[in-house]
Amino acid sequence: MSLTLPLVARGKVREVYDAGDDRLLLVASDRISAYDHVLPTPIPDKGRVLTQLSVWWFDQLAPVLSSFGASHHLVSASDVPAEVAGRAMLVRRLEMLPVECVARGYLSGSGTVEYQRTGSIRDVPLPAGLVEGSRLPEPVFTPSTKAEQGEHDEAIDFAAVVAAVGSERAEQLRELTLALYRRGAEVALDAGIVLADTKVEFGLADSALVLGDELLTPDSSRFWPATLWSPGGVQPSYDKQYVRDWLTSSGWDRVSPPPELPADVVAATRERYVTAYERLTGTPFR
Ligand code: PZK
Repeated sequence: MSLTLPLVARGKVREVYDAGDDRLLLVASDRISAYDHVLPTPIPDKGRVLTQLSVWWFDQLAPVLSSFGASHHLVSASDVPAEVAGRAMLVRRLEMLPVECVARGYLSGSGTVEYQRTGSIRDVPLPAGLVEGSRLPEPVFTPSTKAEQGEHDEAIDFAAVVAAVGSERAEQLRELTLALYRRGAEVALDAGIVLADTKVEFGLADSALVLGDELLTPDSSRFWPATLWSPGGVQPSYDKQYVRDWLTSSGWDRVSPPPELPADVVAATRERYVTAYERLTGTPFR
């Protein structure tokens, strides 16, 4: 999609454009990534589902933001160019803070590695005996810094957040990130989805804290089907499991360019995104 607006940033599956008047246009594509690669086959409607899910979450979590004197960056999801209708958000341009704010309620991936090495996650000691997929006694704030393109984000401790943004702002980021996660996880569990962790990004507008980026989507969070949750191994991914399983069975080496997905895997994956949207929001996806 070639919008004529100036491109500000490009991620693996999204783009950000300058919409003028201190507004940006966030555009979500139908591209999907797996094992650190963008696949050559799009998932129809993925961009619209994730955008509309973010819009719904911004509204759901506005009271949590308000309770911290904060707000979100969404201006409009309807006043957008026709060629990106449904998969774009007009947002306030912010001074983004240089911290990726992650909350984890379950042990997974790099969290499990850190726990096995240290018995803690970042500055938080944890009980013995936890395994991949375990629910944590309390959610933990695990910030990171944004890496250069193509690199993984780098874990930082709370002191590094303080050094970056000051102690008052750092504590506000930690407590607000955890509050958004707690409320989001509660809502998701009611819809049959374990929200294992999530990443949010904040910025400032007129010195006030504003939530940016996408919110509680399967691209910014780990979604697990609650019925299949069983600590002790890698949990199935709500959205990407068919894709991962097929890629694994295809013999792809995870280094070469990934193969095209078969139509049945595309259809099943699209259905997962739509079902997540419909179960969370309680409204049909259009
Ligand atoms: C902004 N990103 C990361 C997101 C990408 C890259 N409201 C804002 N104000 C200023 N900057 C940003 C935002 C937001 N959101 C966020 N880059 C710029 C990003 C999506 C796709 F390629």
